[in-house]
Amino acid sequence: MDSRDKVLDQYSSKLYKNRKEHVIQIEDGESNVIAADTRAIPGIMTNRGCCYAGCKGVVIGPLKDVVQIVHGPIGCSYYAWGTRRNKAKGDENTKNFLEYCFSTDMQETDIVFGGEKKLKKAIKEAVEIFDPACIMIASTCPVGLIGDDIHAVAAEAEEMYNIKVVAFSCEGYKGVSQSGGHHIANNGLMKNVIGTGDAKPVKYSINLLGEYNIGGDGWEICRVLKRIGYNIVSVMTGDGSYAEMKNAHTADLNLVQCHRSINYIAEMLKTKYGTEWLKVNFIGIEGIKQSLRDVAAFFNDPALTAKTEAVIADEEEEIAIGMVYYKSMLKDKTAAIYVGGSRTHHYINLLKSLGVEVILAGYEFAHRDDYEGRQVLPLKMDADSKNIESITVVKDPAKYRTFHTEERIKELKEAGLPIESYDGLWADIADKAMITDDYNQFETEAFLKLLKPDIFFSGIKDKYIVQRSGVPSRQLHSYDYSGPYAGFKGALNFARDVTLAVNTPAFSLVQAPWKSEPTLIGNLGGM
Ligand code: CFM
Ligand code: HCA
Repeated sequence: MDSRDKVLDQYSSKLYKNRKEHVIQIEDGESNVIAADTRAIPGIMTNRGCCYAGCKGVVIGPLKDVVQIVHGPIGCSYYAWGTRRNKAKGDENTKNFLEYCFSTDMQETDIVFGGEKKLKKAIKEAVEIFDPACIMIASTCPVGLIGDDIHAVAAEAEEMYNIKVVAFSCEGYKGVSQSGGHHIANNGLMKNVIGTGDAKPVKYSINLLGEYNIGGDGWEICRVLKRIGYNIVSVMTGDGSYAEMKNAHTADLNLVQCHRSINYIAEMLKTKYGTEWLKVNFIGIEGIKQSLRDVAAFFNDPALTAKTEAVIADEEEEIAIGMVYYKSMLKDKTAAIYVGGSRTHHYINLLKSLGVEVILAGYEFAHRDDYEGRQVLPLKMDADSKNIESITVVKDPAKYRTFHTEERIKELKEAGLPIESYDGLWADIADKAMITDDYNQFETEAFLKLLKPDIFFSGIKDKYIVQRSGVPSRQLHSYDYSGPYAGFKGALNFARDVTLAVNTPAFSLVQAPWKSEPTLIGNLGGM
């Protein structure tokens, strides 16, 4: 029996039928189809979050100059404020409200008699105390259930206080995961914020989309981009602001780091303003180099191309000795990696370049295109045909590199075709790796026992369970308060943290107390 069957055979037939579509072992050369973005079965300890987490917690959460009022119970408010690592700096022109958790703190009486009055009062209070240029309101589950009209309240407040007030109906129960919330946030920002500024366009300007500045990643990426000579119009949304985002429509190009959470804005900007977008990956040396070269190829200016190569050479040299050392310490190690959407495939490349093979992987809420990648290939390259067919490619690394080459960008430009690019898990993962979609506690523990990776990357929900079982863990959502991990310098930080984790014997020396004595019976006996 292979390890997949050993784990899934423990389920009832109903569960087995569902989960077998979400758990596959990669076969090179096969189509490797996996079911994704479907409802989790009640009772399964899924790692997923909710729609509200995706909208308020993830996409709008990092906007520093916005007072974000959560209309709902204090627990939901605190969760989406306190757990994600939103790093931001205010300056003399930009207010930073991220240290405050704004909530209507809904109580039973508000549920029974309606909460709109309380929301209006909260907005008034926020305006009087903080004088923000923009307020955003996010609903939690009860708001949808009792029917408070947050959009009407927002419209009224906008008029009354002459500021921007945007409401997001992102009740937690909507959709199947955080993913629905990303979409709602993207639509709201596009409709109400992007395009409302009046800044003049500048040369070589870009927006960095889907970069949330966890551990300072966004700052490190922007440092390198600015060194080359690009002007960053906005970052969506890490250390981002309402003030910058209003002018995002003026940029020449959109770079998309996390495609899963923000592809909607990239596509809407393309449709509405004709802005091209490129999928980038600033995690891992090869990804960064390819991404920087793609951007230079887009602008097609010899001076910029030369500067790109000079910056790459310089940045690479700075980390070279350290990378060789860490690589020697990580040789032949194996890893498991489970993150929400994009990070799983982003980090596989970095691990590969350090000699670490990923044998177990998956996502919480990815869609099929995050697994499979997608190449948008024009069927005919002749000038009269503008037909584009999107095709899903099976795992075939030779055909599969979805970042563009310089020639490819030129071809697409000449044919007047969009320059979109995609990448996904199948392109990077090793043959025979075990993949689980919408991963859950039971399967994670069972596969860990069977496959015994040297290190486990995921989030806070599983970290301590895994460490208690003797396997070192690093969080890839929060970076365990380390970072940045993006960019050249970030790759070195990551290599150091992984080396320390893998080569620290502490976790294998830990013996859980219940392994040597029956703790429950002991405690009851003493009562
Ligand atoms: Fe994109 Fe993210 Fe991710 Fe994501 Fe998230 Fe996150 Fe994540 Mo946590 S936006 S999909 S909804 S890269 S919060 S910064 S770490 S699950 S893999
Ligand atoms: C979320 C946010 C989260 C959770 C991280 C974790 C984040 O999904 O609501 O489980 O460790 O990155 O903060 O993904």
